[in-house]
Parts: sequence; structure tokens; C-alpha cells
Amino acid sequence: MIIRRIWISHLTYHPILAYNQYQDMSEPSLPLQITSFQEYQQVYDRSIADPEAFWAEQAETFHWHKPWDRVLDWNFTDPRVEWFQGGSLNITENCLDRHLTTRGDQTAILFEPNEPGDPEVKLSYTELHTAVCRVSNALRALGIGKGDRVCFYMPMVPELAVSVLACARIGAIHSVVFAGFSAQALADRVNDADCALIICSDYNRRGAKNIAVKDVVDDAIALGCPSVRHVLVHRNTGEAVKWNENLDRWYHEEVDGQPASCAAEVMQAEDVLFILYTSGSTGKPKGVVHTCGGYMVYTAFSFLNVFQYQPGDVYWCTADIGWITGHSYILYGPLLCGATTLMFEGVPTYPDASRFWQVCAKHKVNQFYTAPTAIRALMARGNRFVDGHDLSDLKVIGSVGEPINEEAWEWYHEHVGKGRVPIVDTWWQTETGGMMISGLGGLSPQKATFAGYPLPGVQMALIDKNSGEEVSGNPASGLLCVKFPWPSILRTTWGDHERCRTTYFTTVPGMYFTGDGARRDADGMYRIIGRVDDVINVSGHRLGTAEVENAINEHAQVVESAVVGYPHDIKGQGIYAYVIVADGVPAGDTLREEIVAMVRQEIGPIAKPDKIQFVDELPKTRSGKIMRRILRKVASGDTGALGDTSTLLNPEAVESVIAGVV
Ligand code: 6R9
Repeated sequence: MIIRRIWISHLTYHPILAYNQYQDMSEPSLPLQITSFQEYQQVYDRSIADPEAFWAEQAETFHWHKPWDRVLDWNFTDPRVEWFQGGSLNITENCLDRHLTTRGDQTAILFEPNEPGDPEVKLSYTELHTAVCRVSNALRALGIGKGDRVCFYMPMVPELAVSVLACARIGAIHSVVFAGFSAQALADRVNDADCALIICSDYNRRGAKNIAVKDVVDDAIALGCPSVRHVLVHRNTGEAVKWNENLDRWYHEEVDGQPASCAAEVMQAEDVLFILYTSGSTGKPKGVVHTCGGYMVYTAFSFLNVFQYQPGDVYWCTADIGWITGHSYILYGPLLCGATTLMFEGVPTYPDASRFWQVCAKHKVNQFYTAPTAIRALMARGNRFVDGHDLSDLKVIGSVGEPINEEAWEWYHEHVGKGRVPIVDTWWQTETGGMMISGLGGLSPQKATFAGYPLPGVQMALIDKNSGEEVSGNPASGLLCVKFPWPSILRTTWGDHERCRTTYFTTVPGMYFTGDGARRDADGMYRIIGRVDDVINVSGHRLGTAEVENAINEHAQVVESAVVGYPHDIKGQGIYAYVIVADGVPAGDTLREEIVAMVRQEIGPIAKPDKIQFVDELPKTRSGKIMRRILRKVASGDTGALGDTSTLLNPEAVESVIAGVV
């Protein structure tokens, strides 16, 4: 090996030599890839009997600067979870550098642009490495270093992937904000984490729309973001943007001309890798914190096993990098495993509802991963858009983000999988970092609407809501909890550890509570019922009802509001808002439009109510709590069985709410 290294360095410039001449450049090893259901059962048992040995074995397959002293140190009371304590690494060396000698020329990121006619972009592992190094150097030149927070507000373009990895390379903490959130929501997130830098694009193409991304960032800055030292603007469409001389810098001017190598920051396993904001049942969104070592090990292990990825396969996850699915299964998981990961700028219905299938056929996609809301939307457009496309390369198709209903599952199976391709229904969360319950593509038994069995190392439990006791045996149902840490569990919520404790670790003492309810069938397969808290899942996007109410209440004429989810054919859940307006204010469509505009301004279009019902009063308990249970039933059209309403402070409110249903 050493001889080859010296030989290469004399002949050509080789980027990996620049940072660490002791890097082992033999074929990178990968975590264990299970090959049968029987093996899964054996591995699962082993992983539970001795989790530390199991995860140490997986972790050893990565490149560490220093091995760990202790595999796991934890309690779910504080809570405190530390994996691979004392170990040091950089996740981007594992995503990039260690692949260079074996697959330097292989495509790492395959970019499919919004316009079908525009050229695709292929970045090989070598090119991606170089690009990441240049941006890393540019970030350092802008004064960004280890521990600084960098906020992203960008479309799905390669520069987003490259720059996120560049943060990880220099130890800066990335906080990607989905580029559909409003200026207010962006400012809230920037300020919560005191971000030093925002990286954005000028414009964002999405289908036929052209969204002025930089304008939103300007508006966020105008709202007050005192920690922001610079805004780095990527020229995407090239149209004119307003320019703030004090803050704004062009991405290409900062990045071009930077050296093509960059020493990676050596990170402790438990140093923060990123923050990702997600909605909860109360208050403002919280910044879920993931750390370097455990997240790396778990995303790679789960990617490899659930998708049964083989060298040379083309893998496509249609999520946006603004969500956890994009972090773990567009970027980190696939790149850690040396995969070719497809990144798509557009939307499923542009130019028409066959776009996904055209892209699958064009790039001979082998693994395809999308959300039920997309499946339902495409299903509604008709089979002619999917039938007839060559989907013969598909080996595994996946679903994530919300429960998949039977009809959508069957359609996916029949029309996309042609009855032949296994479906993996993957249950997990921003907080879990990686997939927790899922079939392993082609190995596990599958059953429509069931996510299946937990991944190795994942110890699920169902808890009886009333007794707080674990329900053992099958079938069973209850609150879905996890009993033991897995490597990519959230470590804290940014700046507020107490919130992490109360949200996840107090409902069921000693366990991580997911917020979901679930049941197990006689064979022990899990089916997720949905959220049991005040979180709604709209088109796979998590929103807190309180968050939407706060936005509605910002309207000057609104006195009070209550928001609930209701079943929606395409979105899974729609948003139903009950609104009380001030005396004498005409409640009609104009006010409805103003309320919708207010929500768009405060959160973004994903949170706008589908239905608004003006009411005189809201049914409340004697202690003044809104009876959401009743409002949910009314919004769902299920007014036959409202249960006992006699304990209400104002039972007559129920009648008037029912009478005014929209
Ligand atoms: C990865 C992701 C998490 C919530 C989760 C649950 C719902 C996700 C699911 C699913 C049923 C699945 N959810 N996957 N429900 N079946 N396969 O979506 O993370 O945005 O944090 O949402 O989504 O309710 O608690 P996140």
C-alpha cells in the first residue's frame, strides 16, 4: 500500500494524500449486509444480546482517527447517550476520501434537473471530493470553523449537497431549512441556533414555478438575524437579486480558485454533526441534534440493509434534503456506502405525472424511495402515467413519512413494482436519525400497511396508555417506545436539553417515546397507527397544531383558534382550523384568505389550512382546555360518536360546531 501511495503522489496530484498520508486506502469495508430473513433473525438476537459488541463490529468498518475507549455510555433519565466515546473521525472522510482509490471515477451524485431537457450532472467520488474541499476552504476563509452553525436555504441542487458536506468536513454544524418555509420561520431557526452564515440560492425552480429564494433570506435578515455574518449566494438561475454589500457574497467567487484539497477537522464521535428543526406538540419547532459517530454508523448500516444496495446500483430517494430523509438517505447513508445517489431538483408532476417513472427508466434506477403522499397524488392522476415505462431495473421500492394506506400500497406494488418488486415501508423519525422498523428489501415477509420488524439493535416496546406498563406478547397495541439506545438517537434539542427530556423521556420513564401509536400482529410485525400527540402529518410534513394556531392567532381579528388534522385523500391529513373572530368582524372568504396568508407568512405554504370554520366558541373542559378529541371527530365528519360531552364547560358549543362544519 505504501509503495502505491508514493508512486501515485509522484505521478499525479492525488487529493487524499494531502490530508492524511496514513489513511488506509484498501477497499473500504462496509457494515454487515444481511442476506436472508433467517440471518436477520440471528443478527437481531445477537444485536440485542450484546448491543455494544454488535455496534462496535459495525463501527470498526469505518475510518477512525482514534478508536473509541468505550462503546456506549447512557441513561434515559437525564437523558445522556454517548456512542464510541473517545473515538475521533470525520464523516466526510468516510463518505468521500476512503472511496477514492476504489471508486474515484464512479458517480457519487447523479443530479437530475427540474427541466427534463436540461443536462444531468454527474459528480464522481473524486469530483465530489474536490468540490467539497473547495467549499470547505471557502467556508474557512469566511471565518467559519468547528462548532459554528451554518444555515442552508436552498433548492435541491448539487451545491447544496456539496456545501452540507463541506460543513461536516470542517466541523461546522449544518442546519438545513426546507426552502418552502417562510422568512419568519427561517429567521426563527437561524436565531435559535445563532447561525453565523446562511447559504442560499438566488432562485429555486420547482416544476413551473420559479421561487425567489434570496428574497426570502433578505426578508429573514430584515426581521433581525444578529448572528449572521455573511450570506453566501449560489447563482442558480442567474436572474437579478437585491444585494446587501455588507453581508452578501457570491458562492462562485468565494469557492472558485480555492485549493482542491482540505484537511478534514478531526471530530470527537459525540461532537455535533447537524441540527434539524422539527415540529412537536407544543411551542416552536425544536432543533434535533445528531452527532458524528453514531449517526455515521447507523445511517450506513440501515441504508445497506433496508435497500440491499449492491455495488453499481443506482439509488434514488425523492425526499428534499431539508428533511431528515434527505440527510440520512440522499447524502450520508448512500455516500458512506459508496453508492450512486440520485438527486432530483423537480417535483413528481412536472412536466406531467410520469416524471418519476421517466427518471427511473432513464437512469435505470434500482432502489426507489418516496412518500405515500406522492404515491397517492400520482395514483390519482391515473395509471397511464406509470404503465408503459420501463421500470425493470427496480429491485426495492420504499415508503416513508406517514402510514401508507392499503390502496396506495397495492397501487405502488402493482403499478410501480409490477407485482414483483419488494416494498419496504420504513418507519422512523427526525429524532431517530435512521430507519427503525422496516423490512429488508426482498428478505423480509411483507404485508400491506405494516412496516414490519425492527432493525438490528432496535428494541421497540408497546406501552399501555393507562397502566404505563409494557404490553408483551402478540398481538398487542400501545404507545410506541424504544427501550435501549441505538447509535443515531437524538442527543438533545438545541439549546434546551430539558425540552428533550420532557418531550421524549418522561411520558414513559426509562424509555424513548416516539409520539406514535402502533400495534403488533400475531407474528410480531408492527403497524404504525399514527401520532397520538398534537402533531399532524400533512403530505409527510410534520406540523404541530399549536404552531399553526399561533400563526392564525397573529391575525389582528382572530380571538382564538383550534387546529386539528382530518383525513385527506392525497395529503394523508389535511389541516382544519376552527377560528373565533372578534365581535362585529365579518367572517367570510376574505377573512379566510387573510388567515391563509398569515399562516404562509408565519410558517410557509405547507402549513396553510385546508378548511377554516368560523365558530362562536370552542368546546372546553372545565379547566379551560380545548377538547380537541371532539373537534377532530367533527372535522372528520364522524359526529355520531362524540363520547361523553356532559363534562364540558359549554356542551352547547358542540352543537354549534357541528352545525357550522365546512
Ligand atoms: C422519517 C420521517 C416522523 C413521523 C413519525 C410517524 C410518521 C414516518 C412512517 C410514519 C407510518 C411510516 N412516519 N414514517 N408513519 N409509517 N413508514 O418521516 O421523519 O418528518 O420526523 O416524521 O412520521 O408519525 O413519528 P419525520
